[in-house]
Amino acid sequence: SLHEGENGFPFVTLQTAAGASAKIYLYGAHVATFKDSKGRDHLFMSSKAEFKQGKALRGGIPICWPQFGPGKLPQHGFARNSTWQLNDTKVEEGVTSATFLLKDSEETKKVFPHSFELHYTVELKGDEMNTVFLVKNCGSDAFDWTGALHTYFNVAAIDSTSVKGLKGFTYVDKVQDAKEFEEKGEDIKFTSQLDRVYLKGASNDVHIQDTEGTEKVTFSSWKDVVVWNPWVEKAGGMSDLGEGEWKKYVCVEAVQVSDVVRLEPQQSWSGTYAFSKL
Ligand code: TA6
Repeated sequence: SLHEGENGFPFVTLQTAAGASAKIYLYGAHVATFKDSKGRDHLFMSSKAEFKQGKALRGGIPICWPQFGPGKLPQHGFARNSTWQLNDTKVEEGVTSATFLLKDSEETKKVFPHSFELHYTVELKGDEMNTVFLVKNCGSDAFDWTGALHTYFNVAAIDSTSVKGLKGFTYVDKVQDAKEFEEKGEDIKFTSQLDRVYLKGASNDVHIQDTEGTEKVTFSSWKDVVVWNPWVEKAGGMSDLGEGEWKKYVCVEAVQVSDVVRLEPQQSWSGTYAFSKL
């Protein structure tokens, strides 16, 4: 169902008969919460998230598109700062979903001169959230994009959290001049700012383990995995992050950045990205 937000930002809520629920703002088609049937919220939202046009909401699942990271466009592109349309909601046997649509506009054409449609489906299946992200080139010229679902997962405490499943993958370390290293460990642990692009890391499951359990994250079509926590210094400079809240989340992101996705006219790309507690 569609609600008028307390901060003027309309949002959709999804519920399942088993008691799972989700809240998705039309702004950025931004998933803000996913509560499973045991009432656990898998996603972190900053207590100081700013609800202002043009500013990305801090937490949940920001959609970074058509650019991941800094570059020609503003950081992480415009999809997360655009208002999407609610296209469809469905309640089928065991699956409750909503589909959101973003099409090109005069605004987007100023920075990205192409015709496109983004179709983003958020599904609740039991105690799993699944996302299907589809990009369609609706124009007559090819275009390239990079992007990510930049998910903030709730953790009990970042310094007792480990991310597992990326051993053996090469990562670009954004905190060490983008130098490349091979992940030697079974566990990625956090003792300072960590910001790494695991190249082709999305080829298998990733587990986020903390003192309260394990979140399993699965991918299809998405290529890379970004793992990020700002730690205390960088968090100090983030005005939209509450005091000490850097300890309460880790980003494990579905990413296409190791190479661009080129879409020919009328061609589509779609990827899925799902998570649930083990
Ligand atoms: O996901 C990692 C990252 O690219 C970091 O480098 C950091 O900039 C983070 O995204 C947050 O970016 P944002 O523009 O949302 O503040």
